[in-house]
Amino acid sequence: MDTNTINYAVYLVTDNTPAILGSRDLCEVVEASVRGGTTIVQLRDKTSDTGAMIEMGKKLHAITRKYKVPLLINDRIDVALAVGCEGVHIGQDDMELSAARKLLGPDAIIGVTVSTIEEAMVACKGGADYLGIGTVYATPTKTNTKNIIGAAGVRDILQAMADAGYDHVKTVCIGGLNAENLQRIVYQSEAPSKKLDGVAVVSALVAAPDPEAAARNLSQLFNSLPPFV
Ligand code: TZP
Ligand code: MG
Repeated sequence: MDTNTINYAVYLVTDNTPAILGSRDLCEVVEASVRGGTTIVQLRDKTSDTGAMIEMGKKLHAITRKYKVPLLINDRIDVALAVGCEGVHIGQDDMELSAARKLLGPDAIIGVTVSTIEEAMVACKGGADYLGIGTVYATPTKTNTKNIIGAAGVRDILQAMADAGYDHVKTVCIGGLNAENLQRIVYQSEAPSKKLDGVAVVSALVAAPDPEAAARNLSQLFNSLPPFV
């Protein structure tokens, strides 16, 4: 998979907790969402043991490969290696970016969560392929978030990236986004000289009654942002 042509527009982060997934099958939810237009998937699982996570990763990878979208693993470089998927997403408390790159190689997609300009600069300098910027809004999906930065915080980071010459580093924002607020948040988040490449969501897809329709809707909304008024 050519990592230069990755489409970040609708970025699904999985969640297997009953509060969000309910009693549904995660593979079915992911496949429906990819069918609807999800362009990239991250397996995020804070509860399963390593073996179960690898098993789920392999199942999801079979699905994402069929639709030619990348699969990334949250936190766990070892799981990504075992699954043989396209990359990882790491937070500020996970393995260092340089170590992850050494283990996964130059072709892997590596994304980093950032909530400040300083973190963004370090990640860009370290060779991150994309940044997950947030948390935009407080969300019941992740209650241990350090920083709620709002659209203004996202915009400051995008502007700093452009000013520092990191236009080539892709960006998504995350935290509390859904079909109702997506266009407004994206619109308020984008800096004059750097746009977002996508939006990352958990509950707006995983908890949706119809994940395929929800993905289609998010894709349509992201790809048809109205002109600023
Ligand atoms: N990182 C920052 S917020 C968040 C993660 C994984 C959860 C976002 O969940 P939702 O349901 O899209 O608000
Ligand atoms: Mg993490």
